[in-house]
Amino acid sequence: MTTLADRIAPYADQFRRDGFVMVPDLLGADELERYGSAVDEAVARRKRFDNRKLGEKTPYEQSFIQCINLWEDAPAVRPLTFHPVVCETAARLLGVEATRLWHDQALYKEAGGRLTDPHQDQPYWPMVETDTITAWIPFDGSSFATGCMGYVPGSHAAGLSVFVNIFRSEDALEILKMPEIKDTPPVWVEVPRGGVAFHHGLTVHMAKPNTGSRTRRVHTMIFFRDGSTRKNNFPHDSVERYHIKIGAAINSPVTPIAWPRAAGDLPEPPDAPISDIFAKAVELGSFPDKTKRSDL
Ligand SMILES: O=C(O)CCC(=O)C(=O)O
Repeated sequence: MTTLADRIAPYADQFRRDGFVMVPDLLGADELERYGSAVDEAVARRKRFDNRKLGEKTPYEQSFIQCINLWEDAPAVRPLTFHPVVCETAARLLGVEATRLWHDQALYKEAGGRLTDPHQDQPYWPMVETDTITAWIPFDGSSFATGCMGYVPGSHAAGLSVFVNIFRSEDALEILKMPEIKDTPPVWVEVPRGGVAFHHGLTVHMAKPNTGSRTRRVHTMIFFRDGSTRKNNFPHDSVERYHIKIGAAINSPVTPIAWPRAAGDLPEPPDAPISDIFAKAVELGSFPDKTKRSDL
């Protein structure tokens, strides 16, 4: 009998070499339907006070609507974030024995939404170790027209770790001019429905604008190797919530074990309040508001 590990092995070789890979057929049509609706509802609830039109938003917000840690306040999204097949695939691509969730996020690129500026993820994360991976799940697949992702192959292993201020889009294209990658064009990856694209936390990546007439609906999960430690004081809810100290292992209820888990076992959402430093993001619906749980 072919196991998931057998099936993933060739993709793991590709992931190690390129820093990204697309694995087809990880989710069934019924799951995409069910989880797509669950994330739609969760995003609509988080953003119910935001009536701005696309043109009234900041350039960063024109790339996508971002709702982080939906697994906490949307119980119907939780089985997607901890989807056993996707979680196991991510761990096997990374080649580690256990992973934790860093966070999940919906990234909904509205019709007319601008490109996602090129960047690496890891420089935003205060973590020493770099065994990190994102699972990028487009509920309707992704295409050049609707905002598929592009990855600079090998950039995860090029010795590059650049903090791009993606809140200042005029600076963002600079990363593509870095000597380590300037001669390597991005590879654009269209994902068929049911497929999942994975990228390493150090891979330089971006996404095309959405020139279609419908929102590009994507849910992502970011995983890191269990045992990874906090690097510095850069503020991030995944370490601030439970006051993880510099040098300590990042292992609190806000970053639960993602793989391996017993079948059907889902983690309890964290009960600690989000630090006041993220109050603005909570108000915008980017983070869960502990006072407005959907299941209450
Ligand atoms: O979905 C997008 O447009 C960007 C995704 C991204 O940057 C990420 O998942 O790290």
